Amino acid sequence: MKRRILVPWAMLPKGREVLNQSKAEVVYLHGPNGVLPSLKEITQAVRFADVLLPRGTQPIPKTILQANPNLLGIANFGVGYDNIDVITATQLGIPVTNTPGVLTETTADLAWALLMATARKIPQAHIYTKSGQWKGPGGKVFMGQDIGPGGSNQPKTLGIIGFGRIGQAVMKRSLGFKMKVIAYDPLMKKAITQRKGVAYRELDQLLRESDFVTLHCPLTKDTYHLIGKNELEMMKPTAILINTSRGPVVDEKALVTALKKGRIAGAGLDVYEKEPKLTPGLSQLENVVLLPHIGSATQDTREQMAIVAARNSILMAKGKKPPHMVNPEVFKTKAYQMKLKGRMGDESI
Ligand code: 8YV
Repeated sequence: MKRRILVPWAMLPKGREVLNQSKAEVVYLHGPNGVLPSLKEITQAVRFADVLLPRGTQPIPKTILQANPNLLGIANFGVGYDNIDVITATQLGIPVTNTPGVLTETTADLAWALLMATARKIPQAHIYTKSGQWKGPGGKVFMGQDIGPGGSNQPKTLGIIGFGRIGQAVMKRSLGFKMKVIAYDPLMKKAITQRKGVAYRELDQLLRESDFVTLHCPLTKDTYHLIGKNELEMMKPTAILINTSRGPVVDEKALVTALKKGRIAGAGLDVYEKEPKLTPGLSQLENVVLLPHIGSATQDTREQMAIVAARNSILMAKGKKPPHMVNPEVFKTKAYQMKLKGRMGDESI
């Protein structure tokens, strides 16, 4: 029997090409215009799949995994994998992969675009100009925050929370702005301390010192609401918060209150606590720039992500170890080994 790869979204053609080159049967499940199937539909379809290839932020909860514990893998299209119940997957002997590396530079670019747009109020000024409200001198002035040293030659401080691949790529881009860079990441403390051009700070201190705070940590139980009421109160009233990581890292309700009260100067967000819903009050604020989760959204990068996810899915369908493992310990589990044993001799992929 052919191995079956279930793709519950409108995968990019480059990824489809890779899948088509394998001997696996590929099943696409999606509505018109890229509408995602419901959990119920995925749960039904997954029973007949060997590997699942979900879109990065598509929830893959326990119920889907339990519907088919015989899955040989889940190849997530995205570097983040908080959408998948990885603990249950590991218990059931289901390998999980992601797409790190290929989206690092693109996401760092977007974090900077958002930082600059928020600091200089670019979307607000764009709407003002485009809608014909600009009547020449004497009109509204979109007074922003300096990113570089500004007229008074005061270098600004960039605080990076999460110093993985994307956090480091963000740091490199700050060079031209002559910024002081500080970073917080308990897992990278040694690496940050040893690196030139960046200084380690504990979270409280980083929040107090930074003119810009940018989030690049994964969503885990330790980073959930890492930035809440108390943390926002530690920030400078002139500071700007940028989030291109995951929405729930920030307590969105507390952020709306802080922005309303002018506790911080602004926020640039690409991710939200309950995407695509926004916390009431957020979109009415003047001092926010809001994007619809487009950190990795360039043609080139999304194509590469699709290719990586497709390759990962084919390797797992073959019972092989792909390079981008989220739970490498799974291969040692009895659940996985038993599963593979039962399928040995099947050379149809
Ligand atoms: C999404 C992302 O996966 O890679 C990630 O972690 O957040 C994004 O690249 C992408 O939007 C697909 O849904």
